[in-house]
Amino acid sequence: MIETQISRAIIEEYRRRELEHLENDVVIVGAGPAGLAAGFYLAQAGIKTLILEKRLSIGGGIWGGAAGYNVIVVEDTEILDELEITARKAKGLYLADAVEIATGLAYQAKKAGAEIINLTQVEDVIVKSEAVEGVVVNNTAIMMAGLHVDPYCIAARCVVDATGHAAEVVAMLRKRDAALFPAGIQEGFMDVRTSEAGVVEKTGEAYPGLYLAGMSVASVLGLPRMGPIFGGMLDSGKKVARLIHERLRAAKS
Ligand code: 48F
Repeated sequence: MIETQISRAIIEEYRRRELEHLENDVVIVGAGPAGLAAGFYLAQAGIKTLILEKRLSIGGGIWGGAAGYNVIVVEDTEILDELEITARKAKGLYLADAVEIATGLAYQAKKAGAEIINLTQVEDVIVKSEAVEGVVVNNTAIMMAGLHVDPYCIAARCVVDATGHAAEVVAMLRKRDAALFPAGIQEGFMDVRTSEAGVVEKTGEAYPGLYLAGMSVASVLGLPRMGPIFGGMLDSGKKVARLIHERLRAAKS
């Protein structure tokens, strides 16, 4: 009957995607601006990439712009141009629509070949020989309900913590050994210029196999808050993709 035919189609397709991505070159935790930009550039370079998002919707902090005004401000349009997202110049800055950025980033990342799985929360990391080798995941609804249900695991040669202010993946390592990240997870007072530049400059590997991108960089390294400006998030995502690409290419040769 058509009803079960539809159900079968959904279940089989979802399982196919999940099984295809049990082993990956890169797992990106968080589908905010940094994670989606990283996913786009990694996939574009032919790297097998899975983005895991705990919420139902992708986009992280993009949707609400500032205080719910869904306008996104960036300083230049290089990445928006590459993503084919429209921007309007206004007094030395560029303005874009939050809905267009969130959907455009996700669309381009998917089109480039990245897989995005939502409603899936990374609850732990797999560490072997002192290097991150994968993530431990569960269904978000199960996590929210606090049910006693075991997770499953996904392997990756590199993991990116793109979970935003909370730097959730780093927090998972820190829970085991606080000395790994002695400064804690805390941003300083707001200072847009210092933070934007700092986040991009410091984007990189924080622990063997674990990279930081986006606001997690600021939280883990104690940089200032940056408020509602998003160019640094996109640049950080692009940079982490380049660093991982170089690493994987070097490992091949
Ligand atoms: O918070 P988020 O947008 O992080 P980002 O890409 O960008 C930060 C800006 O939005 C803004 C800012 C700069 O202007 O200050 O806040 O660094 O996106 C993080 C995403 O990660 C998801 C979360 O739901 C969000 O969509 N996430 C967080 N923890 C987990 C997770 C987890 N444990 N598993 C899966 N997804």
